[in-house]
Amino acid sequence: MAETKQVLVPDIGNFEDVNVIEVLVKAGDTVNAEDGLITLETDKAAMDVPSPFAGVIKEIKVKAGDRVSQGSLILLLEGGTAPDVPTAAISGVAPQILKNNDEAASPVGAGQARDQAVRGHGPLLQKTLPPLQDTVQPSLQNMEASQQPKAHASPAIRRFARELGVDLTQVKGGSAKGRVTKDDVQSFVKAALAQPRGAADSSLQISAMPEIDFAQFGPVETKPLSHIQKISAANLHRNWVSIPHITQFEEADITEMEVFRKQLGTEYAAQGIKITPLAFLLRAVVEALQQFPAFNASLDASGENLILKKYFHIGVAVDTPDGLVVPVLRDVNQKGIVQLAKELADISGRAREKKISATEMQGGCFTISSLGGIGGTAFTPIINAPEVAILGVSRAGVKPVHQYGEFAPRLMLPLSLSYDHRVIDGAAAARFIIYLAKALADVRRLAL
Ligand code: CAO
Repeated sequence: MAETKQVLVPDIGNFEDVNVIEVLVKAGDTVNAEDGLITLETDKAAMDVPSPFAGVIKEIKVKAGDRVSQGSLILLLEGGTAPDVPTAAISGVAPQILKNNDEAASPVGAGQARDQAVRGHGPLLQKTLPPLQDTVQPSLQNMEASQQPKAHASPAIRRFARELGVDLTQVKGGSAKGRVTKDDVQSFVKAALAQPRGAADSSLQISAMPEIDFAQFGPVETKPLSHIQKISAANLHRNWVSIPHITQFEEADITEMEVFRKQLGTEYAAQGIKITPLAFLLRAVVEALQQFPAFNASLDASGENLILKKYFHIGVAVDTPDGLVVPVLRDVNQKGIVQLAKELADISGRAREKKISATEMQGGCFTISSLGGIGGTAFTPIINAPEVAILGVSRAGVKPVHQYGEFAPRLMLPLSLSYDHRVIDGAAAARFIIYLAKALADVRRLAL
């Protein structure tokens, strides 16, 4: 009769409390040796934990969002020996194959016990737990080294590749088995961007960045980029080199808007609601998007059709300690300024506390990047593809404006609209930004 064995998180380097981002199987599934069971993500990489042998999943002990370490219990797997896996792949992790009871421990709890086992207290643990089931801890290293019929990648990696527009069939898995990892995808993108193209190819000819040992010039310190920075770096680079950007500037006279904003601010301060110019900008942008539908659109994959969106979800760039994130406010056209101010405070606060879900960062039609709280006169934001335009907002300042035959002090808000010139003409962009400035100058319009 087939035995039920516990499958544990294998050696994952020095990482502790690693995030389970996906459970790839469910109870009752039949799996082959090497099939991915769960996907783990550290701030350095995402990796699948493979099944150590073929069998039937009896019970899953982790869920997405759990944190696990080496030795944490993943699931119970019923099966025989592992015909497809060299014995070494399992026996190579002998310290983690424990005769063990089926404890209904939390992944971290079970993991802590097994962490001790793999750090040299194995015999102690084996003695204290009755031998009802075998525990098998698959080895990522061994799994990478053994034979694999065809290259494959986890759903998380496929999603990551899709986000970057990478065709996975073109990516060579770094391991002998051809398993494509996040690093492989990132290297592929870097290589593709750095590679000089043939004369017939109209793409950019980018020479490779020289490798320089800066220590030869003075003391240095190496600080790894955060996970968010790495992801946004790849996206920003892709968007910067693949979209023909133009940035159109304008200043909006927000003198009256500011009076109204301060009045609202006083009224709502007691309820703890802070109303910044951004809430007005969200409303004004939606009005402009309704007026100019090409700005509320995306090119389809063929690049031959424009998908015009009938919904108005606006992304807001939020500066967090770990890098830039863009949570999305939904159905902005259906919300008033006070409601938007509340949602903005909530979503930007949660973004800074890393409490934003992936879903809350999807579905944006247009992005606003406001540096108004910090300063500066203008900047050229990079379009958040597949969107076709982004609005940069700088700090408002009082300026002398010539009106009715004399100069008057007016509060002017600098706006920078970057747009995809494949989709939007310069004239349309100028019309859009002027419309936007007028909407901001006349708060009665926004109140409608
Ligand atoms: N002009 C003058 N003052 C402004 C202003 C502007 N354009 N925008 C905001 N302010 C004021 C606010 O009214 C507030 O003043 P008080 O503290 O006196 O009330 C202060 O500046 C701080 O505002 P804030 O930045 O906290 O709030 P916000 O709603 O303007 O912005 C958020 C929220 C999340 C967008 C912002 O905090 C942020 O993270 N911005 C950075 C975005 C970024 O990094 N973009 C660059 C990406 S590269 O394309």
